[in-house]
Amino acid sequence: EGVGPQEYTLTKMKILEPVPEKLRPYSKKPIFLVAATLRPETMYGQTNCWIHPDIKYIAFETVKDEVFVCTSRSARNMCFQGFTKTEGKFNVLVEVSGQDLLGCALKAPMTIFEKIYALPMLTIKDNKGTGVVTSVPSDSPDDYAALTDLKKKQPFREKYGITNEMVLPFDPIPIIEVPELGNLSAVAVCDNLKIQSQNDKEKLAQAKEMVYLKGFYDGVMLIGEFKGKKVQDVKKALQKSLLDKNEAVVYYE
Ligand code: A2H
Repeated sequence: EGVGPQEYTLTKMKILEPVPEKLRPYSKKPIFLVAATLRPETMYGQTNCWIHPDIKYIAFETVKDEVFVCTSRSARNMCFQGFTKTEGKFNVLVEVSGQDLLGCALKAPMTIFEKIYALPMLTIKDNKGTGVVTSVPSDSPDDYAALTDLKKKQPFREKYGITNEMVLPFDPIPIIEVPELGNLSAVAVCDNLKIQSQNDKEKLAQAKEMVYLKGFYDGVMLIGEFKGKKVQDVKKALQKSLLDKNEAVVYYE
């Protein structure tokens, strides 16, 4: 880990009806799964949200009268960053397991899909970000490997109560052109390295390095208000656009 604080963009993925049972008492206010990302410019390509089935999450109320769902560790950090009414305090409305959230329908900013779903990812760490991860399989090898696992393995879907409709229609969307890697860079690199599953740790680390650096330095946007521009030149502006629309917030840890 680095020395300074890491800045993340938290994208707000709004929970749609039917709201998971444990969250229903709080659903007069908008409820969001908040996903920590380093790549706000990829939000056009979101196909789903990742949740770890066994992680404990909490819901708390923000200063803007919204409800955020994330790990209590990250809520604690947020309450020192102006997210709550009282500095340094957050009020746990309810505790939920990842399993309680799986399969819930979401409206995510920027993506072309009207509705996406919370799906299981077993490699999510509970000590990084919010424990909620947004999935961009076009540009993230981890996301592509995990989505492919779910698509290929019906028993895996069934184990977590995930239906075909929540997974099968969602293919990676071309959003960034990367020289030599094409417009689905994570897919190209995963295929190249013959990555078999989300547990292929070493190869995934290698894939991530290739895609991440090249995507950032040489990638060109194929979609949206910055179409034709280089990723590194528009990253900040895209983040700002999300923040201005109240579709994301900045979070440090
Ligand atoms: B990134 P770093 Cl398109 N457990 O967002 C596992 N992974 C997590 C996580 C957690 N608790 N919290 C966040 N992440 C993921 C987009 C993306 C990301 C793309 C390409 C690469 C990439 C869409 N998923 O990350 O350890 C989130 O996925 C490559 C590392 O703080 C977040 O950004 O460097 C990134 O890992 C944060 O990882």
